[in-house]
Parts: sequence; structure tokens; C-alpha cells
Amino acid sequence: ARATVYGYPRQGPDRELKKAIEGYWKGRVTADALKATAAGLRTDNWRQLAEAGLHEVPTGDFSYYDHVLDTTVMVGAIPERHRAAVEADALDGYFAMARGTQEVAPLEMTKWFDTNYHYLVPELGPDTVFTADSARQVAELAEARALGLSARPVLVGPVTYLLLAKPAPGVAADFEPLSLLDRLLPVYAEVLADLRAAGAEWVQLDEPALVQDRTPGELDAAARAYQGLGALTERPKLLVASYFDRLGDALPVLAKAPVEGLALDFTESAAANLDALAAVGGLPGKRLVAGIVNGRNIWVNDLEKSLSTLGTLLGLADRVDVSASCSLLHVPLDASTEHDIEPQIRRWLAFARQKTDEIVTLAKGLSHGTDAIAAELSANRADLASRADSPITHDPAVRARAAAVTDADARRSQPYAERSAAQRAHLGLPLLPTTTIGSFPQTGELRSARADLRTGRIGTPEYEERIKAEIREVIAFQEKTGLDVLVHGEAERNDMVQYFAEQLTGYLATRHGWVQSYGTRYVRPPVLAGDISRPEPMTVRWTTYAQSLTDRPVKGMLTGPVTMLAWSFVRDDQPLAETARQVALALRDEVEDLETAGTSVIQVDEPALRETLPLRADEREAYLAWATEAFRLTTGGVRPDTQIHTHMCYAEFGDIVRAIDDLDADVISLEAARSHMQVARELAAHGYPREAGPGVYDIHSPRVPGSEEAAELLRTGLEAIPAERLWVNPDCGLKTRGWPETRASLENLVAAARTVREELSAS
Ligand code: THG
Ligand code: ZN
Repeated sequence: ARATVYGYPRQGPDRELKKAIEGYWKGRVTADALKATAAGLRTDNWRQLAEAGLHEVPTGDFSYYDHVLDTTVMVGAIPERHRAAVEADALDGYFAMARGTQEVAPLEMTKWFDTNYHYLVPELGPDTVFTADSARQVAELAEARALGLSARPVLVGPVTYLLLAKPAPGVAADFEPLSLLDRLLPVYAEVLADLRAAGAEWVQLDEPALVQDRTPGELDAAARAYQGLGALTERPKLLVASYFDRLGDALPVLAKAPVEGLALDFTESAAANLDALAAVGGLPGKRLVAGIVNGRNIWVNDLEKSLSTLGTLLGLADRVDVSASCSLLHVPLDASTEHDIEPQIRRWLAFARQKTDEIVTLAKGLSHGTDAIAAELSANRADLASRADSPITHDPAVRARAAAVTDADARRSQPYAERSAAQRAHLGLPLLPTTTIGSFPQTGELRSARADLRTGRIGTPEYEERIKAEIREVIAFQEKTGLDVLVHGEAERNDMVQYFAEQLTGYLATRHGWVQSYGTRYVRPPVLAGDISRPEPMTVRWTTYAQSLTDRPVKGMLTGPVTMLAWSFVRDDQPLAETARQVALALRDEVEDLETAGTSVIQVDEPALRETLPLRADEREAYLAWATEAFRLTTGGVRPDTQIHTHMCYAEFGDIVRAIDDLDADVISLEAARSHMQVARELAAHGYPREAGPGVYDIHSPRVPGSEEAAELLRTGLEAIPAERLWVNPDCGLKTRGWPETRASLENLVAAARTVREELSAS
């Protein structure tokens, strides 16, 4: 058995790639210097992988921005509006597609399956002409071969590429990109021939879209694609890779295709893939790559268990190799640099480097037997035992509390109709109340205050004084502008997940654990490592300070349990539902403390509720059941006259409207400005009975909406939602905006609300 991976973190140990690219954008780094940095990072990665004992390194997995955008370049599907820029300069044109320019909009960005990575959506139409451009793939293969390494180019497969695409602007919405398959295959054939000529023995074609529910027509397209590519004479051996879930109905299709290898995910979907493999009689004559080390979580592998699974595969294919379940792009680089984490606990963690070692060990064990890896197995056993027996993963008080949760805990004491009357009386808000989503601009001063605190240049009292000064300014501004429900502005928060993770027991923060979110933007997801509890209040001080400055209600602001899970690395030793329940109970304590401190409006944000929806339809109901229960457990304990708000970003959630209803929040704010209140119509169509604030100000752009424009959006909103239930707010938080446009936009938003109120009272 040989050891390999499908991809590796691109950024470098100190995010050198981010710095070089952003420097290039600012004109501080030349194109040559950027290219040299990138080549250096690729070489370092390959060397590291080879030194760890990997037999075959991936090439083509590197990217300046996104591997789907790279595929768009490879097949020549450059949108019309970007063509001039690409022809003028390939690199600048590439970044123009990714980020847009003054003149042209970028490609749309969306989530890569159910990960936290975002890709740029290809735009295709009936007139799209594909042309092969294999230069980058060929060059990177040559780089790796020049180092004397056995290398396997990795490409996004043609079926997945088309399934991830959308109709170009101006093309009918029902146009199916997959209808272009027969035009795309010759381009892939050309690229494969070029790679063969450049010395590639194998090429990997990634087809993760085949792990989703697929129609017979789509499966037929997959069959045609791999019959076609397999029939080529001038080509390398083909490894078709699937990951993130079981291959399902696509497995027999690919097993029958004339390709030389399949890669399957043997982490959570191991049992389903094993059964399906057995059902097709295995893969005689083919190479099977077993993705057995979890490529998207950070826990140390159970080597004995993995070896036993790998053993069951041995008879099922000509040859069995070992890999991670997916590209290691989705995990941080190296756990050994996390010096703030206790060494004993650090040994529970495996980032990309450690996972590579695990893969090499497993391949060795599979080839030469357990005696050959006795030392590794015994160290692994000790690490797993220390995790299983740790008081961190077993807090009896947390467990007892979670076990005692009843249905009633996750339910408000009164139905919405009664609560709503109590809240109206209690809060005394005008018709069309105005509010914001929570954060105000995160200025350079705030960020440097946090940096100063970290480096010890200022002490905690000085830091807190600066935060309080910011809160005073934010409150004064909102009062002067005439907003109805105020916020404290979240000056004290670095990130809406990290801020809470740092204060909850059972969570670990990393110092260097960066993972690419999109382009040059990275996140450091905290680790849900143990049982979760809240030693002390996390937000009450700031909210009550803000409330002490005004007579208007100040909204308490929390991140919801589903989003806390979605943007963290989660435990793999208990069901997600259990972890969600623990986080929910900790947040419930915070909600209760806010209420006790006099907060009448509490917002619990769940921007990730839609994001985490499982890939397979048959898993969605169970997910939504625990997710909505966790939200209701967080918020269910408040008095009827306390108003619970929630907020979700991203416009597409038609398929979870019922779940939104199940949250039983009193008010929901949503992104709507760009889609002209489309979400208001969707809510109305489902008979949504509660209050809603579809955004009237697109915060993703520095543009200031005029008050008449906002008023017009409100009038549109009123066609779907009655005035008694309509709120007026921006699309999302304001932390990425500057103060000048924030001021002007919110003044216009309040003016719009006043205009429409007058129209309503006149009619
Ligand atoms: N917080 C967390 N996860 C998230 C988001 C978030 N995942 C989904 C979505 N939002 C991703 N969006 C972004 C937007 C901006 C940045 C990262 C992800 C970003 N990162 C800084 C950078 O790369 O320079 C680093 C930020 C930091 O210092 O922590 O700008 O809101 N948890
Ligand atoms: Zn938002």
C-alpha cells in the first residue's frame, strides 16, 4: 500500500501566501516576487510530504485564490466581462474574476459542499466555448518532478465542474450547465494528453458532486464522462476521487467505467461505501484509494480501527492505497506549533502534518503488518486513552444537566400570539421599529487596542476603558439618529465565534490554526474539545453598560449554538446533537443572566443554520431537529415579554423556512436588499406568522442607499408582511463598514421608516 494525499494547505506556516498576494494587490510586491513566493511554498510542501514518507505527492492543488476558478481558466470558460482583463494580463485578469474591478463584478462565491471553504461559481451558457489551457497544471507537475518526486496532478472533474456552475448573467435560469458535457470532455482530453506527455503516470479527477443525491440523468452524464475519458488512448491512468460522503448510486457507475482507480471516503461513510463496494463485487483490476484519515477535522486517528477497516478492503481491489478523506486544505498546517495548548491535550490533535504521518504509518502497517508500526500504535493507544479518560471530555455536571433536559425546557412558556402582546406592552415600540444587526464598524483603533492588550502594551483596565468609550459613542450615535432598538456595537469582539469560545470551558483556541475560508481570507476555528460549560457571564457587563446610557432598549447579542458548532472543529466522540445541547445550555445561562440584568430584547444569531444542512436529503430532517432544538433550548427559558431575535445571512433559505419557523424566535432579520425583498415573499408564502426584518441596506458594499430607495424596499416588504410585523434594519452587521457610510446609511434608513409610517397612518 502506498501513502498519498489529495491536497495540502496552501498558505504556508505564517500565511506567507496571503501576505504576498495582498501585497501584490497593493502594488508592494511584484508579480515575479509573488510567483517566487508561491513556487517556494509549493516546493516546501512537496519536500515536507516526501520527507514524511508519502509515495505520491499531489500537484495542481495549489491556488492563488481558488481551485474551481483555476479550473475555469483551465477550460477557458472566462466570462465575457472578464475577457479583456485576462487577455491584458493573465494574473490580473484572474484576480479580476475573483474580486471584480471598478468596472466589472466578480464571479459569485459560494460554499464548497458542506465545508467552510468558498469557491467561485463558474458562469456558463449555451454559447460557452471551452478551450484547453493546461499550462499551470503542466508547469506544477514539472516543478515536482524536477525535485525527483512521484507526482499526481489533481483536477476538478468535468461532472463536478459543471454541476457547480450556474447560468451566466443573461442566460435563461433553467439552463443546465451539465448539458455542455459533450463540449467539455474534449478539453479534458487535451489536458490529460498534455499531462501524459509531461510525464504524469496518474491524474486524479475530483468528483465530490457525485456524493450528493443525483438524478438518473446526472448519473448518466457521469457514466458518459468516464466512458469517454477512459476510452482515450493518449492519457494517464485515471483516479476518480469522491469525498465528503458515500458515493451511493454513482459507485456502480464509476466501478463499471474504464478508469484505473477510485478514491472513496472511509471516515463517516465507511460502512455505506464498504457495503456498496461489496455489492458491485469490488473493483477488480483497479486501484482503490481509501480516504481513512479525516481530512476535515483535527482529531488524532484511531490507527487500530483504521487498520482494521483497511484490512477489509484488501480483497476488494487490485491494490489499496491510503489517504485522507479529502484535501487537507480544510485543516490547519501543524499542531506541534500550538504551544499554548497543554502538551498532553495537543497530542489529541492532528493537523495536516500530523495527518500525513498517520497516513504513512497506516500504509506501512497495511503493507508490513502491525509489528512494523508497533511504536506508533502504542503511542496512539495512549493518546486515545488519555482523551477518552480525561476530565475535560467528561464533566459529570454538564452531562447530568444535558441528560435532564425536557421538551418543556426547549419551549417558550406562551405561544407567540400571547408573547407578542406582552412584548408590545413591555417595549412600547413604534410601528416599523428600526434596529441594526449588532456590530458597528471595527475601527483600526479597536484592533490596535486588542493588539496592545495582547502584547501587554496596555493593561486590562485601559483596554476596557477604550471599549467603554466606543460603546458611549455608538449609543450616542444611535440615539441621535433615532433608532428604536439599540445595540452596544460589539467593539470587544474579535470574531463572533472565537469571542465566546475563549470564554467557555471545554473549548480550545489555536494560535496558528488558520484555514482558508476564501481567497486570502482565513479563519482560525476553535476546537470543541470537551464538555462545555460557562464559568461566568460573557456579555452581560457590556450590554448593561450600554443600557445604563440610554432609556431605549439595548439588544443583547449572542452567537447561536448551531453557528458555534458550524464554525468550530467539532468533537467526533459524541453525536453533534449532544455537543449542540451542551453549547445551548451554556448560552441559555447567558440569556438568563442578560434577562435578569434587565435586557428585554436578546438576539441569538444563526447565520450558519442553512450552511450546515447535510448534503444528502435523507439526513436533513435529523439535522434540523437537533439544530432547532438547540436554538430553542438557548432561548426557551425567557419570560413571555422578553423578545427573542435571530439573524441569518445569505439569501437562499427557501428550503429551511419551516425550520426557521421551528426556531420560535419572535423576530428574525434577514439579508434581502440585493434580492429586492425576495425573502419577505418567501416567508409570506410559507405563512410565516412572526415578525421579520428583511434588510433594506446592503452592507456588503460601501454604497449608501438613499432614503427613498430604502422606503421603496419597505413598501415592497409591506406587500408580503403586515406593518405590525415588519422591522426595519440593514442586511447584516456593520463591522466591515466604515463610519462615514454607516452614519449616512442608518440616517437614511430611519428617514425611510418615518416616511412609510406616515404613509401608513395617512391611509
Ligand atoms: N467567523 C467565523 N467563521 C466564519 C465567518 C465568521 N465562517 C464563514 C464566514 N464568516 C467566512 N467569512 C470570512 C470573512 C472574513 C474573514 C474570514 C472569513 C477574514 N479573516 C481575516 C483574514 O484572513 O485576514 C482574519 C481574521 C482574524 O484575525 O481572526 O477577514 O465571521 N469564525
Ligand atoms: Zn448577517
